[in-house]
Amino acid sequence: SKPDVQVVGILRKAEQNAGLLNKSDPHSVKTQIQVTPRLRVQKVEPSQAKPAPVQKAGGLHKVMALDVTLKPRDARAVGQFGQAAVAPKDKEAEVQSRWNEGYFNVYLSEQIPIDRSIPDTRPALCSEKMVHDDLPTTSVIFCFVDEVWSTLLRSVHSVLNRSPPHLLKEIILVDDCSTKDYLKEPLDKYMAQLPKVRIIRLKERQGLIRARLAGAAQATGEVLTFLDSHIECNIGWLEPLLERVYVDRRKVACPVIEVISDKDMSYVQVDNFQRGIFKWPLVFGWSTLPEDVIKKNHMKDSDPLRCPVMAGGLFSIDKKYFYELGAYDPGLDVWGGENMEISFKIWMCGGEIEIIPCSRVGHIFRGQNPYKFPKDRQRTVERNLARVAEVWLDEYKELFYGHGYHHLLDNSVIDIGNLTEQIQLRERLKCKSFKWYLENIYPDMEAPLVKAEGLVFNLGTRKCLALQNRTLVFATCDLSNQNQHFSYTWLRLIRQQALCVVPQGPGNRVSVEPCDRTSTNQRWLLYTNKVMAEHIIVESSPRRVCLEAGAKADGIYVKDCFSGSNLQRWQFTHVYAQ
Ligand code: UD2
Ligand code: MN
Repeated sequence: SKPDVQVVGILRKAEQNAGLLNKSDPHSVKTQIQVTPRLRVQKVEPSQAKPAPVQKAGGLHKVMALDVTLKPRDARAVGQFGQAAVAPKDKEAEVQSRWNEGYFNVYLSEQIPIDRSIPDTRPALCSEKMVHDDLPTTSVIFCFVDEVWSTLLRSVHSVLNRSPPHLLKEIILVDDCSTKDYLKEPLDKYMAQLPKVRIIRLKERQGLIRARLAGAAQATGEVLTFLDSHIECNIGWLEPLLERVYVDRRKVACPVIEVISDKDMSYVQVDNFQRGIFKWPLVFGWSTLPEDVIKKNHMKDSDPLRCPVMAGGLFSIDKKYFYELGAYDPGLDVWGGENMEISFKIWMCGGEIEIIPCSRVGHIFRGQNPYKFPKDRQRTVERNLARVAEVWLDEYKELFYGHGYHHLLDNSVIDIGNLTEQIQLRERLKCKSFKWYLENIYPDMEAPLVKAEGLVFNLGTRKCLALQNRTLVFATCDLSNQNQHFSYTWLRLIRQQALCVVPQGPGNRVSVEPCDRTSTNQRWLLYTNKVMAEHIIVESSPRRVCLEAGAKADGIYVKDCFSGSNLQRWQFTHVYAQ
């Protein structure tokens, strides 16, 4: 017969793609063991329960639809009204050659007026909404490194043109040590005409996170509003954000992020009811709220939407509250992960994150970052996320590590730095657990603590693995016997309490040792009922070794995976995740 597993690399891929266990295995023994093969939690709905509306004393007015660009200076200009722009045929080469200046159509952006008008994409009810007369003022903070001139200017003008002046305290531009000359004197000169705009220059590249901290430290408004430097704020964008902060200072308000096409610079309206969520290993994404949840909660398209996490770039937060929360972890480098950090922190420490459909801001989503990462990009982001996981995820951090095949599993490879202050902050703020967050804020997220658990049934001997006096043996399957209960963890350990199953080289009996999450030789891969030692490879083949039962149930070994024997086939009682 053909070998089951030939090349390690292929397995790794297949395992990532197809998951670790084959549920539809024909040799399934679930009938023998009489327990449910897969515990599926009942369908859980995203949390959208509305807190009671807060009444404030001040007077109210209809949200202002200020927009000096409603009657544009040049109605026939390229890209006017947010329409798609097209480059003439003879300029296509220039479009191409300038693309990498920002990883979007820099040529077209330059043709479009810096104060173009865009369509009012708010839901109909928004223009009728009331906001308080005495809203707090805000400082708008743009951090940038080597931003394209035209998009930076368009960002600034969209704020100036579409914000009530009495609410806009200032605009702070934080230059994160850009290398482009046009961002030096020419930018100073240009902004000198705009009294509300201030520029802060960082002497060294600090990265987005520490740049935001530098901007916040200088801000004089009551609310901080962070924006990316390639955006266009839409009509009436500011008051609905400030209103939420005003009714409750622990609310962090995000506008709907609409799309400015990187190809033709058109302004594209996005679908309603989109929540910010994450998937493992802490990857941000969008998810549309299901129809039945919308119906059940009588939600209107203009209602604030509670979000498990924010995208990161655009939000308003009460300045004092931002500092009470300890701002951002200053140990986060360059870019990435800070949106997870602030999101977990906000929810777990008593705040809320909302998307406000009546506030809309366009953003150019790009295929690549147009600036350098001083260290490797992937490692930088992984390191940031590992800091977040270590501080905020409690026992669930194993799901983060287990989903990523991270270098991070081997602690020596990446130094994630000191976390003492962040951990102390969490204690000081008496924040809730990550379990609470999952159950109350993101109940629709699947987060089983282990991938599989229960009895470990061997299909050849029809017996179960048991641990007796620190020795692995076979026994008649018995669910009530704790010695037969094992779990397969996200870190790929086969564990019974503090002891883990460890291979001892081809042909040898396996043993148990105290679990060590950093030890690579304790890890196992599960794949179509095979249990393979992750780090032992038979050089001559090259093939992996598999957990195999002695023919008379007289021992547990690892042997070449070549054999198709049922002695190499195993099944956990419960499989929660692939
Ligand atoms: C998203 C967020 C972004 C940030 C990031 C994760 C939105 C619309 N954007 O990525 O704000 O949360 O996820 O960290 O939600 N910058 C610096 N210094 C640096 C690197 C970047 O100042 O070292 C600036 C950059 O010029 C830009 C902003 O930070 O204005 C965000 O960077 P991006 O636009 O490349 O990030 P994006 O939109 O892909
Ligand atoms: Mn951006």
